[in-house]
Amino acid sequence: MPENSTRYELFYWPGIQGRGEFVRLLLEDRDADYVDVARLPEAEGGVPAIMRFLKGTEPGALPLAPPFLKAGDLVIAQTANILSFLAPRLGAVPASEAARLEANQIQLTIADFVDEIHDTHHPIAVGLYYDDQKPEAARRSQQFIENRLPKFLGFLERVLERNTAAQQAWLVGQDCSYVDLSAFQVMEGLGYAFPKALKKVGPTLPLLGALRDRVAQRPRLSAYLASPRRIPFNQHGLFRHYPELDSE
Ligand SMILES: N[C@@H](CCC(=O)N[C@@H](CS)C(=O)NCC(=O)O)C(=O)O
Repeated sequence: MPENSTRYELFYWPGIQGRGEFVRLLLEDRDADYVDVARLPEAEGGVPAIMRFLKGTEPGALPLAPPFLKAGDLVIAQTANILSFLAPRLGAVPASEAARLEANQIQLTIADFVDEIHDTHHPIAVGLYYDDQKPEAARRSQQFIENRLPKFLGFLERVLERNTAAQQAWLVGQDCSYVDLSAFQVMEGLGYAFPKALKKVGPTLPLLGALRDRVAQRPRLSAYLASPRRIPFNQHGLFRHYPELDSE
């Protein structure tokens, strides 16, 4: 049963979509009651609220980094972990154990992919500027475009091919689940960061392309995407567009 009565508190850096966006998409798609705490004025939240949890001065499990979610007394970190907690409550994953495990497996694979996408512009260190690691970023991006991008997106396409029992292919089960929202976000982000590379591989991903379009047209999501709550992609987030790193 969806549990829409809980007010969820999402903690994520303001100003970027980042990994927090995977959680936002689910909360928005399911019309959950949530507050984006760090985007509030400091009197009500803001970045200091994130820092209190990272310093351990708030009760609950200690997070290493955002995103994390507060739900009642629970403090839950790690994007895939947050999603696997929320999804059954919001009716965004089939009920069977097998389906939930498969959804989490795909989500963790997306998390691996997201790390590799991040590392295209920060291959040496997160603490250094892009300008301090440009030659390495170019080498990393070339390898990413040739090998890793087709491998991860091809994996998602193959999962969809194997799940065509439904009229429209979804990644898990017969309806849109949270992993479909995450696949949408990855496709959108790659379209921003690596438009040439994505255009080249696009024809090999017909089911994934169709899934991205269907997710974008979901009524609540399309309203969210057009709203100021959706932060535009920018050069501070996970998906960054450096033309010199993109190629066909
Ligand atoms: N595996 C974690 C990664 C969390 C993460 O890297 N968060 C970033 C923002 S997207 C951060 O704030 N990192 C700070 C740090 O690693 O020191 C997840 O998927 O949630």
